[in-house]
Amino acid sequence: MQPSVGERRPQSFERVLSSMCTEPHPAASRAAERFIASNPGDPGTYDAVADLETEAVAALGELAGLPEAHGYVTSGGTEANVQAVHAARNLGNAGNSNLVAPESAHFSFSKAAELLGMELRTVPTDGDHRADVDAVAAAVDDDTALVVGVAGSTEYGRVDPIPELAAVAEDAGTRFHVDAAWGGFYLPFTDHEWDFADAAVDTLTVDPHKVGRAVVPAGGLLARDAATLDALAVETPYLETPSQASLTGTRSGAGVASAAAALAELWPAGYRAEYERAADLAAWFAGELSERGYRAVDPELPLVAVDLPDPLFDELREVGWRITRTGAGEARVVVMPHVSRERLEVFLGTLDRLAGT
Ligand code: 0PR
Repeated sequence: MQPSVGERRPQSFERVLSSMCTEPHPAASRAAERFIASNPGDPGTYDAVADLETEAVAALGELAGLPEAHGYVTSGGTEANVQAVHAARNLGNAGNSNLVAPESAHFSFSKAAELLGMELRTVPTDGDHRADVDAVAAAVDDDTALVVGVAGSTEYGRVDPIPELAAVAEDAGTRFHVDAAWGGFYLPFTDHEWDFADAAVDTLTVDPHKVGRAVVPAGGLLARDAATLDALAVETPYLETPSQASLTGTRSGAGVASAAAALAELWPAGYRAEYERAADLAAWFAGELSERGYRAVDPELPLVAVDLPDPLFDELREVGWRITRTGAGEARVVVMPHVSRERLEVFLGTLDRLAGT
């Protein structure tokens, strides 16, 4: 028989290596607990959490380089991506029947296309897993509502050529969305020369519940202008506020409050320190794997994809390591805040033992 619910404990993060969830910041956990019963979907009633959402969006905008951004705290990257596509369909080109994304885009865009009755055109990435700008340009036509770029891809942690993709969208007169759900909290500290303000980015996904160290669920949708949110809004006759732009109705007050708390605590110095730690650790780890003869994809952001010969991947899972594979079969190690050098050393020890080296 299972122990009672009260006796059960969550998965420990000790061997979780492929997840984009992590241990929240203690201030985020405390804020989540305080606001667990508040509904940001009804800001007229729950005004304290609504104020925190305004602060969280302002902080996310600052982090993304557009302090006056509009937006809201979503249930996660999926809702943010779905709503970016939704807004583009409502606002964009005449036909508005397709969106163009690199094959590295997250599967949430498939959900969006399916829900919205649109065609998702995925185009191949280049040899280094980034969007191929010419292929994207070739796939865009008069009916394209949206071009998507990924800044921190789920499988390889790659950042697409954002200014070039923005130029393709601009030339075609379509909207441009950047999915920085995972990478957004690293980008300000890298040497990428663009940000939300100077590249012609209409909407951006950036998730506090990933690298931002808020609790689950707390995603982020940012938009350059208020018209984007207006295009999503429906009237809410029996609430004290006139309209609602979110996809969900009742939303997580815990997510919103924890996002505001984590950002207040960590932006910018804490996130910078975490970026530097994770980037160094990913480079070290990729080097260790290469020295052992495994082909590791050079990390751009702190995510290492590595080819492990059969049956090593399955054996690592059997002894408890929580790893997942890319479509091409490489094991993914996402260097999230809970992934320390000590834990990766234990992982390498297990790998060596299983490989008999
Ligand atoms: N955009 C990107 C670039 C993502 O990587 C993800 C999630 C999303 C959007 C969607 O975000 P939500 O899951 O918040 O809706 N990427 C992870 C993945 O699919 C999600 C994940 C997180 C999976 C934790 C497992 C896990 O334990 O790999």
